[in-house]
Amino acid sequence: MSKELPKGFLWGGATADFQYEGGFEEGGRGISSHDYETDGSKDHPRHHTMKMPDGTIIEPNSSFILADPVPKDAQPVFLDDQYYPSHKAVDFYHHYKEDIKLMAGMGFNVYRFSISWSRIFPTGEEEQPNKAGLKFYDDVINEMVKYGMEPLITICHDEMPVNLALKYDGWNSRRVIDDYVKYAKVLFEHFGDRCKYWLTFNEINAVRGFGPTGVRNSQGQDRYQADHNMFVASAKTVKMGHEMMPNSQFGTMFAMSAAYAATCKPEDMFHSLQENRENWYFIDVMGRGYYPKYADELLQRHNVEKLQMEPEDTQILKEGQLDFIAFSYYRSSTTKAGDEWFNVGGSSNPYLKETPWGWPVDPLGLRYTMNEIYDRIQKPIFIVENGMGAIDQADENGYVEDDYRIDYLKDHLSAMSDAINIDHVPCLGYTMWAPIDLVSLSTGEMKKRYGFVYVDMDDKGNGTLKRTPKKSYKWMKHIIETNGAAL
Ligand code: BGP
Repeated sequence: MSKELPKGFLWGGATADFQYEGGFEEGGRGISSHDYETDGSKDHPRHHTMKMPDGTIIEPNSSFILADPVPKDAQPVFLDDQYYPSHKAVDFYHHYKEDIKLMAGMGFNVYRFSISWSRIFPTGEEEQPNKAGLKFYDDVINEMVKYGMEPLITICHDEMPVNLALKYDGWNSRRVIDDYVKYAKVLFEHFGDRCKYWLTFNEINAVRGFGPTGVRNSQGQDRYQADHNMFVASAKTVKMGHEMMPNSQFGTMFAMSAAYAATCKPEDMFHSLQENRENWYFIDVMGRGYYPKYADELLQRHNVEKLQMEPEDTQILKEGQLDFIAFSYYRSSTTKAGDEWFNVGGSSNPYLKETPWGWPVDPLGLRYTMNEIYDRIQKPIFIVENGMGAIDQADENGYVEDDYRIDYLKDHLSAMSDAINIDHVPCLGYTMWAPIDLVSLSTGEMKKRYGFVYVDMDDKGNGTLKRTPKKSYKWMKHIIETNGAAL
């Protein structure tokens, strides 16, 4: 069976502002919730340093999964001797022309990027947007359009102005819904003439506490209340977006990692069904426009007493359903009865190899996931993140022979092509994470690289920032040129 993809398939790459953009103190940008995150390593997890009113400094724990609530009166602080990766990232802010040209050189016809909320509304509460922030994204979009690249915009990629996080506990507060809708409206007014595809949130099902949502407790009641408020914000935005831009198409991005049962023992199978519902819960509400029946059991299991909902929410969710289902896929996971909930990687899979970070490599899992989503929601899908984090060894010219990345991508793209050509899953496109090396979300380091293009920068931000295409750059260019036939 040919691997060639249907005409018009969107090929591209994806990035996120705080991992890529930098320009922290430029163009009137405000402080975002991610700006307080330090770099990290296995011995020293990425974290926010906090200060109590009496001056005591506390380091709560990894911000990636927040085990304990952050004390109510703790304030994040910058320390002189710490490195904060989002402040410079890999400086797309000053390299956007060069980077977009490199992407265009591979034949990309789509580029997914996120807008930094605090670049548009520095505290989230201003009445008027920051003009310099709008201008930066205008320039970026115009540069893409010049090369015939379709923008795919993530309105909110795991962050918010820190002011909203501290003052209102982020998404725990319904008032942040209005702040978000106001922000999205400005984006539609300014960029709607050139941008058709939008994502309301990134990995909404992977709430990680203080970072993305501003919520200080990522468990139980707080977590699910924040999620409900995000569902309403997304639905209101989708409805408004459709009205303002009749051709627009909306998705939200879900982190997908099929949870296989470790054995065919009925208890393990049932556990896997419930574990998968931890993700379906989000896709069902946003893709179908209503809460599924199993939500009662799921919420009870997570000690949620009652979600605060307004009478109009049911109608809002119904009217603001997504047009397509976007997802990230890096790996599958394996689970058995007794494993903790959302413990991706709880059990190991003896049939799969793993990356140095312990992520199982499972291309068929991508085909499985594409089928599962489409079977369930019956709306087009969009793979908006997939890729391989690896330790690249560059030669003295910055060149990397990344055959392992080529193998990973070849296998995943082939599986994607089979889902489209053999299983007939409608798929709008594929944006690889991340075309140019950038800061890793989970570690805050540069060690874990994904790109087709090497960036000369180390874990502490030292380096020339020079961009050099890797071996995979040329390979991917050929795959895109042949629209997948060369896979
Ligand atoms: C997803 C995020 C991205 C990204 C990617 C890879 O969860 O949406 O922002 O970074 O994962 O993760 P990491 O950088 O931790 O390897």
